[in-house]
Amino acid sequence: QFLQNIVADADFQAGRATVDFIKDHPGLFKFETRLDRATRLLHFIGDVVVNGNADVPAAVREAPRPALRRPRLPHFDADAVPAPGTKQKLDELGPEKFAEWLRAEPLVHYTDTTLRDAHQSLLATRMRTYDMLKVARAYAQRHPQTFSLEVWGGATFDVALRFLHEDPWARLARLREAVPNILLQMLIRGANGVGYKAYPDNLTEKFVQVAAETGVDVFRIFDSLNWMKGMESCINFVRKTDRLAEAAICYTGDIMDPKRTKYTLDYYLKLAKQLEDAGAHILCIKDMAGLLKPYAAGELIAGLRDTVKLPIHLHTHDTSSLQAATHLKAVEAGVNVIDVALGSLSGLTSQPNFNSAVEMMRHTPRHREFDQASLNEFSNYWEAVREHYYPFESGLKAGTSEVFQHEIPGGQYSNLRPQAAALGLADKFEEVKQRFADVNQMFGDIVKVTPSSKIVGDMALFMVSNNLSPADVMEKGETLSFPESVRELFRGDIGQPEGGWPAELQKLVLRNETPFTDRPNDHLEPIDFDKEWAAFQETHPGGKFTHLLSSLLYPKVFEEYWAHRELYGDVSRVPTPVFFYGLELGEETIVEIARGKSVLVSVQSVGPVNEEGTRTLFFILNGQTRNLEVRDRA
Ligand code: 3PY
Ligand code: ZN
Repeated sequence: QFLQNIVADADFQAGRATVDFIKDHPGLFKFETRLDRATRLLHFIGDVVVNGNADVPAAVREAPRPALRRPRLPHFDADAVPAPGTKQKLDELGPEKFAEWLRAEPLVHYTDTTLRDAHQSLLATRMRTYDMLKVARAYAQRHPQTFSLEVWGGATFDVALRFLHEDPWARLARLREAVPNILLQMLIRGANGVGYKAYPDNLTEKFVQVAAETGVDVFRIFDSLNWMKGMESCINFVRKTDRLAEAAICYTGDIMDPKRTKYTLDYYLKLAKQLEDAGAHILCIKDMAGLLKPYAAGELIAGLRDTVKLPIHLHTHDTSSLQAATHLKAVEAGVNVIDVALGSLSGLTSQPNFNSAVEMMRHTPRHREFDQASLNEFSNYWEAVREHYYPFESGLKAGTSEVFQHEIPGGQYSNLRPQAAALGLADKFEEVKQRFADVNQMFGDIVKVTPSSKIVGDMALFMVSNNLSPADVMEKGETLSFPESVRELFRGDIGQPEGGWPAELQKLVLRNETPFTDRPNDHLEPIDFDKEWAAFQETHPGGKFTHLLSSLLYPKVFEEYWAHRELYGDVSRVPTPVFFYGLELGEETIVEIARGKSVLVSVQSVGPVNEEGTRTLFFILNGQTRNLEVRDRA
């Protein structure tokens, strides 16, 4: 390696190697310790065996692992080409004509959210690419008539990097390859991209362009305050690709309640018209908390069909367990597409049940045929897979009409409880929910969806931790140090709400700081991509442009991901039980470390901790014994 370093040195190559060459070039002693794929994999497995996966709560790590079922894969023919579907339709028609076609479709269409929102809302977004790829091709072959698969965006982007140590772009590319016939859909938070704050416009534009090239066909664009200025530019960025801009209106309140005068039918219809004028191809009603009750859905969808010429897509969460009825009224009123999740990952804070929705429609004029036995096979697969993620279950056991009071989004619910627990407030969750509702009123009854919902949650946790009532906050506001995210909200960092911010509270939070009312993105320097890319390649040899995009969105999270990858390789290929819980002694696992290249691994013994704080592990890798030193961090 030393000689290789000398030969590779630029000065040496240029003939500038003098007597002091070695002394002047300390880098020559930096030996590249990159190990081969299989060894890095053993290091990863060894680390989980010795230390556990840090993402799994300690109490679960220490308890005996329950028996985990092996998921049964739906059968498919790996060589068969899936029948053409909506993807080919979009490629053939282009977005405008496609939207016209969709609007006129007599039969109801389904978006399957299993691979994005369902697990974001039930399992804290932890679903791994490994489990998705096992069935993606089979799904494409068996259910080519599905409108779209929601597979990307929202919280999946940062959770993939942060907790699963996998590359979200690689997930998208691999799913695209497996599913060449069905539209792939993502959720993008307008000017906040897949983050929690405003990003420079040219970064969002580049992100959209590369996402379209990598495989996204439908961009569902929303703003967490329903602020048009937060969505317009993103709609335009999508329109510059040949993919679909689906603009979403977040639904909050209750249009049927005469006492709630802020978010009325008229409010939604006006916004819909503005989004149509801004160039949306599809209009989505995004009911992130599941507040759209059945009769309200009937009125809203009928009103939208009359107001805009766009096809209408409905997204809801079944937190109250009422939302199949909402789907029914929406279908009767002419909705074009409804969002559903495969049975075993549906219901509660997730989407309503796909399999059952198909049965609801059977023998009616708008029924679209799906092979129910096959849908059930996929549902059974996910039921067994779901068991592998048991530490991440939200704990909600039944539908709750409480959601109509607290209005907590489905995707947030499964996170708020552990967040509360981390602050020592596990037994005060009732109070947290109540405060969430109070904070909403204090903030002026705002739309609550990422990131605004996260900030309402931060404030609710702050109040419960400090034993503050809404009246206390107003009285003692001058002496309180509000959470940073609350300051950012009132400063205008994520945009402007309908009707503006409540002035008195804004003053208490901001003190002497002046809020802005224009686009937060206008205050940000554009990214110099040429410069950033050149610098990135220096510091991240072998990095791709998509890695640079990840690092611009989440610098710190990306560096941690990169370091993990350098050490352990591509861990997205490790089977999920091994990834989270390691291997029992003598247990075998097969890992496909690269396409078509699999290894068989087992751990035979784990030695005691030695003076250096490491343990010796004996592995069998493809029949050969290997031993490795693994640090014990306990
Ligand atoms: C997200 O932004 O992640 C959401 O799912 C909002 O509902
Ligand atoms: Zn959702």
